Amino acid sequence: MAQEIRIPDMGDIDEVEVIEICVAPGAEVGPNDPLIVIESEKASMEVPAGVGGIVEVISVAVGDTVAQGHLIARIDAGNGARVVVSPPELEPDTPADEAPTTEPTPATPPAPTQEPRTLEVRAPDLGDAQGVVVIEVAVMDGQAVTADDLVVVVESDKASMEIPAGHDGMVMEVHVRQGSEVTEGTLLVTLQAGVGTTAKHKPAAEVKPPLVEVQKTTDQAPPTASKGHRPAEAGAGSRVYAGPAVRRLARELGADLTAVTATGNRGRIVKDDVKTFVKTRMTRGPSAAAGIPLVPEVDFSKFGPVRTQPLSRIRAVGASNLHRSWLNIPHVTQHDEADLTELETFRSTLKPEASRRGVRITPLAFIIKACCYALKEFPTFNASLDGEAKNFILKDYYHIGFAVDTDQGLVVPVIKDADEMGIWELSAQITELAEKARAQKLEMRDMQGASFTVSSLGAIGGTAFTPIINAPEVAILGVARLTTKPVWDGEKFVPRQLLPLSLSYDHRAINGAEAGRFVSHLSELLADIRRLSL
Ligand code: CAO
Repeated sequence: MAQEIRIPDMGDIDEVEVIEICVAPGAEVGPNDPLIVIESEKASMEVPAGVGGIVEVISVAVGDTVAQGHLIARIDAGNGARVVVSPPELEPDTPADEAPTTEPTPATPPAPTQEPRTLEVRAPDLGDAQGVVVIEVAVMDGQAVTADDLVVVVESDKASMEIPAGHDGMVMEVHVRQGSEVTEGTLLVTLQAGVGTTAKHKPAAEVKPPLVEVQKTTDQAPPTASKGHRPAEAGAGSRVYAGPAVRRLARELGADLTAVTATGNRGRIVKDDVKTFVKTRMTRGPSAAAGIPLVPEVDFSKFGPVRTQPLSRIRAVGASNLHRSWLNIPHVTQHDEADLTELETFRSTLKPEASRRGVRITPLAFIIKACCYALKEFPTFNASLDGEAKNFILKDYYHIGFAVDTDQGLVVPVIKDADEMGIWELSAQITELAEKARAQKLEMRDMQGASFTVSSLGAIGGTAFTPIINAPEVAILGVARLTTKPVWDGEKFVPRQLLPLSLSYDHRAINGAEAGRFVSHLSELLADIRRLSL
């Protein structure tokens, strides 16, 4: 049986505008589901179905002006159903100065004086609305506001109400936060009027109702930003024009309404705007979804000819991994120089034997060997943090990843149990895995299980760089170019071959002193490779 749903009694309000249609014909609704959102000069409110059933027809359109009794929709509610459409509970979205009938907390207008005084902004009459909560705090301590500036938005299950400062001044303290429950008279914000603000003072007659003067003072210092609660949501001073259903949806989806582009009447945000916003953020990558400001997309062809070249699969995967590590790990990089003079002399003596063995021997094998020694001495560098960063997962194996530059991008093959290998075997492993990487022949297992990574740019150049940790590892060693430098030996400058080392570490797992000790120890091992045999 079809039930006619009509605009209910709206109290003093004669006519309202339909600003949103919440359902389409054919939709199944429950009694509390909103059919439409209507708006007067002062308030917006949802009109619920009042009965469960299937919507047969919607008889209004966005922009229609309607009055009490106007047919909204017909709902097939089945036999015996009775329609109960309650009048809206909260008058709202209304600055208190425009709503004299809702003036609950009688205002005591402050005297027209320039002397500093403390004023309170309290919750006005909320009608008989139940469970009214703060959904937005739009100011922060120390912020200058004018009388019309929004300070707090509250919401019941039917409507939302914006509460303005009501007076020019400076916010001394915000007493509520997002989620705080409020009733009539709840103290929301304390303002200081008369000093330290850039806001213009208005005559006493313009003081808004929810404001109550509580004390006078002449020497109070302007409040500092560290006092009281911080705003919990939205930028300071932001204004959002959206109905309760839209605000609820935005909260559920974690969307910041101040960033949503409104397409509704008079700049009102409608549900589709929130959905479009979330969809766009999701498709534009994790940064957008995480609320990180996006780099603007620029049409470079405005400035000159351009070509588009897709990233190789390896480069795209690498980019995503590097970005993930960068966002999740607080990186710090410790720089040092290791004296490789003796090592290089020794290495040059090995070259004839290396060519007989068909192996290339570079400093990297020694570096990896030394890293294994240092990792054994400092086990928290050969570790990962668990998901909540409450425990180390210490690894009793030494699988060392090393970055290889290929045509397709960066890959990191892993030398398993590198600590058990001598220099010849390490050299052979480096050569074999690097060749496999460049021929794109690496298998998944060749790239898994690293407990620490070395990235050597030594053959390419550079004096130092800040490598990005290969999460979930906690450290990575960057190696730059070996150079001969004059070093003071206590009596004179002598030429020494110095190797720049750059250790990036996860500062949650490792502190600076530990990193310093690790790199110093590594440098000592490389400076005197006899220690690697101890
Ligand atoms: N300083 C000076 N010379 C160095 C050096 C250093 N730190 N490291 C290596 N060299 C020398 C080598 O000794 C070799 O010269 P000789 O043959 O005369 O001995 C020459 O440079 C070429 O070395 P190589 O690069 O072929 O070999 P390697 O073992 O040093 O490195 C590999 C192998 C696969 C790591 C390297 O080729 C590579 O791809 N590096 C790039 C890594 C990279 O892109 N990292 C950045 C990642 S972003 O964090």
